[in-house]
This record gives sequence, C-alpha cells and structure tokens, in this order.
Amino acid sequence: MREIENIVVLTGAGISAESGLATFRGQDGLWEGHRVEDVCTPRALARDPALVHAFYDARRAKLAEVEPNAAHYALARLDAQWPGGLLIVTQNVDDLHERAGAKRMLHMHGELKSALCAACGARRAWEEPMGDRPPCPSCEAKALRPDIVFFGEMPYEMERIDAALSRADLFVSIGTSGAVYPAAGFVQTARHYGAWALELNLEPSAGSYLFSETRTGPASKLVPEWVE
Ligand code: BV8
Repeated sequence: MREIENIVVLTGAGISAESGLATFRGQDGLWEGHRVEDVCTPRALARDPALVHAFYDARRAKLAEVEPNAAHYALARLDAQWPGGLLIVTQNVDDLHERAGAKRMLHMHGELKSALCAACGARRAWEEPMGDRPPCPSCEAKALRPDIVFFGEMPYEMERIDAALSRADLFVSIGTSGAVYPAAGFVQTARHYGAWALELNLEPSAGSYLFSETRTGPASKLVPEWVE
C-alpha cells in the first residue's frame, strides 16, 4: 500500500442502521415496505405523488427521532484531524453525518431535508411534509418534490466524486450492499488508480471481491476501530 494522503469514504444505509434508520435491502428493508418502482422513480412521482410524498415525509419526520452513532462521530473526528485530502460521499439522504460534525462531505443521492422545485429548479432547506403539495416559495408553482435522486436520474456531484477517486490512495466503503450504480462502481475506479480498498460492512456485499480487504461487523464498532 502506498503512502496514504488522500482518502475517499463511501457510506450507505448500513452506517445509519444502528441509529434506528431502516436499510433498504435487509429483511426490515424500506424497499420491502414499498417496491422501489413505487416510490423512487420520476414515473412514480408523476403517477402517484401522494404515495411518494408520504414515503419521504415519513422518513424526513423520522430524522427528528434519531441520533448519529459512533460510526458517524468517528468519521467526523477523521474529518477534523486528517491533514490530507478527505471526501465522505454518502448515498444516504439522512443528515446524521452533518449532525455528527462532518464537513468534507456530499450527498450523491440528495437529502431528505431539501426541497427541489420541478418547475423552476430552486432548491431550499425543507423540514415540512410535502404531501399537501405546497407552492414553491420562488415561483409559486405547486411543483415541489423531494430533493432526492430517483432511479434513472443522474446522481449529484459526479465530477467532484470522480476527481476525488482518481486521486485517492485509500477508498473505504461503509454499510452499503453494492447494489446501486454508479456508487457500486467506485471501488473499481479507485483501484484502477492504485488505491487500497477497504470494505467495512455487517456482512460481505455484492462487491466484496473487488476490495483489497473486507472487515465484517457493525459500523459502530468497525469504524471507530479503523479511524483510531
Ligand atoms: C443513474 C434515493 C444514469 C434516496 C436511491 C444495470 C446495471 C447497472 C446500473 C443499472 C442497471 N439498471 C439500472 C441501473 C442504474 C440504476 C441502478 O443502479 N439500479 C440497480 C438497482 C441495478 N442506478 C440509477 O438509476 C442511478 N442513476 O444510473 O443515472 C444517468 C446518466 C446520465 C443521465 C441521467 C441518468 C441513480 C441511483 C440512485 C437511486 N436512488 N435512493 C433514498 O430514497 O434513500 S438508491 C438507494 O439505494 C439509496 O440511495 C441507498 O443509499 C442506495 C444503496 O443502498 P445501500 O445504501 O447500500 O443500502 P442497502 O440496504 O442496499 O444495504 C445496506 C448495507 O448495510 C447492507 O450490505 C448491510 O449488510 C449493511 N449493514 C446493515 N446494518 C449494518 C450494516 N453495515 C454495518 N453496520 C451495520 N449496523
């Protein structure tokens, strides 16, 4: 392994599981509650906006009941102490990384606490339910939608992510099943550029074979151990 200067961390629903937020593909998975086609596609939003808003309104409301866990706080400490380059790329739409104090991070699949106007493109912090289709504060159109990247939509900040992956000496994937692209392909990109790839996950993921090293266990144990 070469000298570590630049680190990219990818997180998925598994890092927030011990905070009490459901993951997507476990037995209690969110997707089990709803077929992914039902709630996470532009067509679903056009066909049944009430269902899609109810799904995201419920998850936004749940955020008020949960706290970051030891894994989020460990990454925030890494962020504060690491003198080299660091980018935390989360697939999660919760705000637990921020609430734990992480700064050098981005949400590639959007955020529950943000609203996007499908008419004028305005984006703003949002805490309220969207189910009653409130008018956009900028253009008045009743076209607010969750600021979430649906299947078939382009994830956010892909150039910034690709640039960070091309410079990474270490790529760490935490709590993700490796089921969704392009995030599931980041390990291959990082390794193509010579990074060491470490997976920290409750169980081996679909992409475990692509990693230099896989450690299995709960994030609240593995992440602090790795950061320290
Ligand atoms: C795009 C929104 C193109 C937010 C989500 C065929 C091949 C390749 C790709 C495709 C294909 N067919 C279609 C595609 C593209 C598609 C895709 O990948 N489909 C999959 C299903 C095959 N991808 C897309 O559409 C993406 N966009 O490709 O755009 C494009 C190009 C140009 C122009 C326009 C478009 C968009 C993908 C984003 C979709 N949005 N969600 C939300 O609602 O939350 S995806 C959804 O899955 C979430 O974002 C979630 O983050 C993500 C991944 O899930 P995970 O985070 O991994 O969660 P999961 O439950 O699956 O796993 C949890 C893991 O944690 C498990 O491994 C578990 O063991 C572990 N765990 C549990 N507890 C713990 C733990 N680990 C540690 N500790 C614990 N305690």
